[in-house]
Amino acid sequence: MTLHALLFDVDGTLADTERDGHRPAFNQAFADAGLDWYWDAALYGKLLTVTGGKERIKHYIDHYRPDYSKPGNFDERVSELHQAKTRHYSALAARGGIPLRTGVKRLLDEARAAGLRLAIATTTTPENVTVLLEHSLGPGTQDWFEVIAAGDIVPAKKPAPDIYHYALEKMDLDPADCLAFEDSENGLRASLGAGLKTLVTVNDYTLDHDFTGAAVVLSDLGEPDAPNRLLAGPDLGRPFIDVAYLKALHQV
Ligand code: XBP
Ligand code: MG
Repeated sequence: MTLHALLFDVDGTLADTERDGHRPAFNQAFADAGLDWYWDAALYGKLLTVTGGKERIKHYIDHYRPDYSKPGNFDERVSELHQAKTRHYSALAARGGIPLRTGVKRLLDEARAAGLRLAIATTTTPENVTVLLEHSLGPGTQDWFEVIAAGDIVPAKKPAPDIYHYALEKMDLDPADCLAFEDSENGLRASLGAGLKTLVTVNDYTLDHDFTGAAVVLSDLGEPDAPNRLLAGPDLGRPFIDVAYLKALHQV
């Protein structure tokens, strides 16, 4: 089997966007709207079981705010709040407030140099991907990715496999030709549901998630001077993830 492509999740995988971006942006949108809603880090960790920002707001109301009486135009209200949140997220990212995770920039450079095809498969809103790539990876780097599959473009969000099916279809690739990169249980279930062998890099919010079925679980992608930690899966004897490692993992 030849490895042809790498499909990347965004939130929690390319960057720690949940902690540094989405949560403060949600809270700013709530404050701007005069709402006494506040998501601290612990609560946000619980709310992350629901993918999708709009869906997460609704879950919060249904499960944590019985005191809130939903207005007749509740869905519209949630969309407005979510749009405001996306604006705050973009401003945060544009200020360079959301750095890439360890090893991401190096691996993307190496993968491109090796001729591997790249794609993104994420639940987040497309604008969030654009601003993150522009300001954390560099201007024009969206073009590095043949497909950026994001947000409401598919009927069902992760853990449904739809967004991965969409990306594979657009690239006309078989899942066996690819590797996926994820950070969460919902994300892994989505990529496995699309038949993709998946490498997981955990973060503070997903350390305790169930990663059954992952090809390997790592602390991060690592760097030559900052080795990563193997948390589960085969020890291929490399202290950081490079193209040679990915090709070896693909064969396992
Ligand atoms: C994670 C998500 C997203 C973000 C918020 O996406 O569940 O909903 O938390 O982004 P990923 P939006 O698949 O990249 O891990 O508010 O734009 O939905
Ligand atoms: Mg993620």
